[in-house]
Amino acid sequence: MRATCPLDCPDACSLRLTFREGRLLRVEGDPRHPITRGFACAKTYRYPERVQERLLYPMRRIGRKGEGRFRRVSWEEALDGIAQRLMEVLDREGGEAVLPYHYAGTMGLIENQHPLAFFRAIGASELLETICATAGSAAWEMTYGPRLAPDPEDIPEARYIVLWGINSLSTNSHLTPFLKEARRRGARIVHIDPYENLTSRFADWHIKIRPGTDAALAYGLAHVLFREGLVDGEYLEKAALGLEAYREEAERWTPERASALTGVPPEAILRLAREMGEAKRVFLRVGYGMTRHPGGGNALRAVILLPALLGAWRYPGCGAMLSTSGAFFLNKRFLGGRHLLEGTHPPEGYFRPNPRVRAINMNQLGTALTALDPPIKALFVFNANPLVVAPNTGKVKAGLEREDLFTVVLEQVMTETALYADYLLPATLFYEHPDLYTSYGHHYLSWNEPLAEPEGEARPNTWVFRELAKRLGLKEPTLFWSAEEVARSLLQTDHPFLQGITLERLKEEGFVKLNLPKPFLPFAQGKVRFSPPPLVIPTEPLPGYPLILITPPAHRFLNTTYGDVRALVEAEGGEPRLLIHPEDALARGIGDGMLVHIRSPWGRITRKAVVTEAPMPGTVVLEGTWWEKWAIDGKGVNHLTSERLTDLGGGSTFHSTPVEVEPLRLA
Ligand SMILES: Nc1nc2c(c(=O)[nH]1)N[C@H]1C(S)=C(S)[C@@H](COP(=O)(O)OP(=O)(O)OC[C@H]3O[C@@H](n4cnc5c(=O)[nH]c(N)nc54)[C@H](O)[C@@H]3O)O[C@H]1N2
Ligand SMILES: Nc1nc2c(c(=O)[nH]1)N[C@H]1C(S)=C(S)[C@@H](COP(=O)(O)OP(=O)(O)OC[C@H]3O[C@@H](n4cnc5c(=O)[nH]c(N)nc54)[C@H](O)[C@@H]3O)O[C@H]1N2
Ligand code: SF4
Ligand SMILES: [Mo]
Repeated sequence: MRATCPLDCPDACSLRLTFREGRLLRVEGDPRHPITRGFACAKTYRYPERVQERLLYPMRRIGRKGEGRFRRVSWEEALDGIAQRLMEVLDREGGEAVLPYHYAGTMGLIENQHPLAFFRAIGASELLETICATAGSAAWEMTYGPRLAPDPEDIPEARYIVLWGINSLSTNSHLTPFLKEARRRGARIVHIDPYENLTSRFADWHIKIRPGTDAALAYGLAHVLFREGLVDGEYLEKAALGLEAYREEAERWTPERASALTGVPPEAILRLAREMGEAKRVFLRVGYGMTRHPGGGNALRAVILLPALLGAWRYPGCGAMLSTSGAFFLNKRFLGGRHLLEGTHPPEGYFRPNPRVRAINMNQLGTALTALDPPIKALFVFNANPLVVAPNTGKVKAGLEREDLFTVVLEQVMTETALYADYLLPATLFYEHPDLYTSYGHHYLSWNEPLAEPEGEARPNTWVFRELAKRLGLKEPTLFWSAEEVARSLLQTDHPFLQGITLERLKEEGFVKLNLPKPFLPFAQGKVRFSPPPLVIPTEPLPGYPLILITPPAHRFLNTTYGDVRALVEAEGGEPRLLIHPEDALARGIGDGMLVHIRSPWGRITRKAVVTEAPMPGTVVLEGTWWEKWAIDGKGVNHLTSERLTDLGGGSTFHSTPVEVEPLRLA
């Protein structure tokens, strides 16, 4: 039986599931799917083990917050209890005292977004979904407009490939066959990343860069391209807006100057620019890695302007890819009750949305729960694990511990966030509920039909919020739409990419490719905005914190999902460890395998050190958002990170933390 993998991964694989007596036995990649090509990934092969840990019944807290003592209750009792408390909050403090915290535990549009209709109908505070992609999206939209990218199936046409700020072999593994095919046809593959990882070892050339300095490297390359006449004048003539000021800025970035900031040798800058300029058919796979910095939006803009300089967008499979998600031109007006924010359809029922809804940036959850006035009194968490993934865990924990905060968590497993729930509600898995899936790494739309009955008393998110809506007497019709009704509304669009794609067809075929023109050259025509010229805002250490910590994803976890599956935890080394360069280790008297304290202005954690030449000197690395319980001090990586936002899009800055590392001295 077929289903789309629901995880927050660009690949949106089509999977083949085998059940025995209603239980999931095996997961494999679907050989029919042109991107999945018959393989899943190290993580998802282990999904059946994850299922063994799942939550099956609604529960109510009986211990202290965070202690994890619960009593089983019926759905009736849970829903009535939640509705009653919610009505008290709404009566006393109004809608904005309620906050949904949610992200991408499932990428299914319906289970991901439609619960928001409930919150919009009661006028809850809006959560700005900024933890991952918004710095990149803002930068892209400012430069090109829609978030379109070449078709990954055309990548073999590229002659030069740069994987920039992405560890794609771990995080976008279904790109690899296309990269290999391009290489077989003669393409060279370059990786630009502060530390050596799987992708660097796969690439023909790894260029190590100081975190947060990509804009300077991009300008250094542009400098050489202009100087040596390697830009595509004809393309720029037609497409470029505001090129002059950009060109003047590039003139100031000689390879020597760019080298001083980025740590990339001037000869490497020269060579990379010449190779790209001569190849012309260049494909850049840019990741969110470089955006997770105070200057991350500008950095991404600087980098994605390079294919425009080269005129690469004229060739199939060339240009730049951040995300393909903009190609899914669905009608999202009613998804998650977005129309309620327009103020055109005032809902009837218990509460009306505020005319001006309070918005909370999810990267500042800790502050929102501890220092907001008027305060948040009711928090609903679903599709997310904020205790571990949000920056500044110290603050987030202080917020979740508040006795006057009413917390409801909808979860599949007992996460460390779930331990703080007043009510903990068991959620269905992707093969137990219907949903519609887009992708941010390819162009196939897909539909999951439920393949099994929910185990225990698990229920979809949307079911829970429908039940609460009934209890609150809400009348807004979209709250009560079935998954199919939501899907039909999403598919109601005249956009040519979606012509002929109906729910019936999706049900029949499972996945359907968007009707893209052939070849798909999204920015061969149209305009590219070079102005204002991207700013260079380097990530800086702080006095007393001379190293920069980056915290990229681990190969075998997906954020914190799978972080409780023992076989995967063991394959990742059993505990989180700090990668530190021998120069930095020696200067601090740190030997391989020693325990170290890592201090930032926001917190302190303890880890075992691995002394390795993998990172750039001056940069230390903690891979993976591990569950707190696996760390020697029981503290996750986000005890160190800050709520600071990016220059564009209000994004997160996870890879920009100034730290100091010291050997642990036992008292
Ligand atoms: N296995 C696995 N796959 C995943 C995930 C996972 O946790 N595990 N997470 C999923 C999610 S939510 C997302 S958003 C995507 C993440 O996808 P992306 O962020 O697009 O890419 P990553 O592969 O995480 O790569 C980030 C890379 O950027 C590097 N980096 C950090 N700072 C800089 C910098 O300043 N400049 C440059 N050039 N590089 C820098 C890091 O070292 C790391 O190798 O992956 C998804 N796929
Ligand atoms: N230090 C550091 N922190 C990071 C990152 C980093 O690179 N470094 N990466 C950041 C990024 S890119 C992201 S996207 C965020 C991700 O943060 P989150 O979106 O919180 O991702 P997960 O940690 O995977 O948690 C998702 C949870 O949703 C649950 N879930 C899955 N499906 C459903 C469902 O249908 N219903 C319900 N109710 N629950 C479901 C899963 O069981 C899981 O516990 O983390 C960010 N945090
Ligand atoms: S996590 Fe990504 S690579 Fe793995 S099965 Fe899911 S979509 Fe495919
Ligand atoms: Mo993400």
